[in-house]
Amino acid sequence: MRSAMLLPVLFALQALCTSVGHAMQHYPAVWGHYDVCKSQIYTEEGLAWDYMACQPEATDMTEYLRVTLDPPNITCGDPPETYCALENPYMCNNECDAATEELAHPPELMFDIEGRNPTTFWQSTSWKKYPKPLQVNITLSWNKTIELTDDIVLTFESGRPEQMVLEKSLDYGRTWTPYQFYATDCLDAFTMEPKTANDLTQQTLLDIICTEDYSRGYVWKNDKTVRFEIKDRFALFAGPRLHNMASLYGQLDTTKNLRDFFTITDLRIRLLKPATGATMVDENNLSRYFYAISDIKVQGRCKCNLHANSCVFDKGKLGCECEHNTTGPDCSRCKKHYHGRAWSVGSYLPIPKGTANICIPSNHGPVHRANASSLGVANRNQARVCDNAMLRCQNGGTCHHHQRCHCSPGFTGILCERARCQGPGDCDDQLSGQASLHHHPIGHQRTLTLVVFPLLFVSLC
Ligand SMILES: [Ca+2]
Repeated sequence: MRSAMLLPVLFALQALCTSVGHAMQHYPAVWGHYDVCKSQIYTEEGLAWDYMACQPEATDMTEYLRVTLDPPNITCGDPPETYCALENPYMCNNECDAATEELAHPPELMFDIEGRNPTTFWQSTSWKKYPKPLQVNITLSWNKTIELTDDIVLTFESGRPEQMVLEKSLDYGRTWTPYQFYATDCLDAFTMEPKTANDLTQQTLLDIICTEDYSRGYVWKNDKTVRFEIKDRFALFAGPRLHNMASLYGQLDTTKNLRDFFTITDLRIRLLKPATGATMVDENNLSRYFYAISDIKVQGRCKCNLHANSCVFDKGKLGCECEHNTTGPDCSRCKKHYHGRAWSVGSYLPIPKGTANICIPSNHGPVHRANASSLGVANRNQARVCDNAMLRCQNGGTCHHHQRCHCSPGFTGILCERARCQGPGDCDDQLSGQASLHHHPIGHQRTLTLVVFPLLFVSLC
């Protein structure tokens, strides 16, 4: 079964059903969206392909994840339990019973379509084993590298946790690093000075901070969200309204750490202490303390190394629809018989079309034809791999006869733009799923990408 995704923004009507492998191409008037991988051009030798860097559109990634809870039996309702309100220990009308659909609060209710009243939410057991900590890990796994394009937003149904850590993995859950710490008191909880995303600068963008912005004020019913601010970080390069995405893309192109910062395969929400609303925990009313999450938003796109503008969900697994003679879930290697030169990630530069860095046939010598020259160079007879202006060798590499970059140790790629394999996620397409629960029926295909603008851009205009 194949179905089209309905996009929540301006271009919903353009999300049409399509068959996999027949991705519609759009030719936007506005530059820099990287939604076209190739176009036909006329040359003296006839029709030829002109290749461009391309990427899938940003979309709601929660439709494609698996969620795992640790401990696995932490969801409420088995046995049934009655909860009291945090604000009022005598208001105990919140009932959880896993065996009754209307009273159950399974994890998938964090990802269903919101807008209903009352809201639907996942809920944990209460803090009945106090003073033993009530801690829950919620792991979201995509089994695919994805790039975040908008803020991660968690909406809590009850009070927001007093201590929490958001973590990311780039290697399918083998190793984890923190994204952000959250606490009512950062010094007390994590020995960190409290900061906000607004304190970050271009130089400190990759710093991991602890914020108190999203942990206080449980009595205010409107303060329900906990956010990881992707857009504020983008804005450090792209300007407050993200009007200068070229600047951001330029930075992403040349700074691997920055690109990796927004790239994940998994997220982990570590709930460390529930809202108590007071300094002291009321031990006589422990059914007031629990976690409940009604919604999680994760916007992003499949990482395809700028070699695909579409990504499909097939048999429960995301994969790029690779162009430019590349293959693999992330288009991270050349197709068989296309090893004429080493694989390379595409480049956002030069603006607006970027550089496709296509794989070329193995038995071809130097590149002669326009359709094989993907380096953003106009001269068809001589592929100019590098020069001292636009196609600069990066990371200390030096250009030799405009034909190749001699890279510094530790770097590789046509323009030395890539660090050599630094971790399992970089060089390894072997995927290891570890999720135990899927909220989405698997076994069907859907097309993720067909729309003109990246969602990030649209949502801000
Ligand atoms: Ca919900």
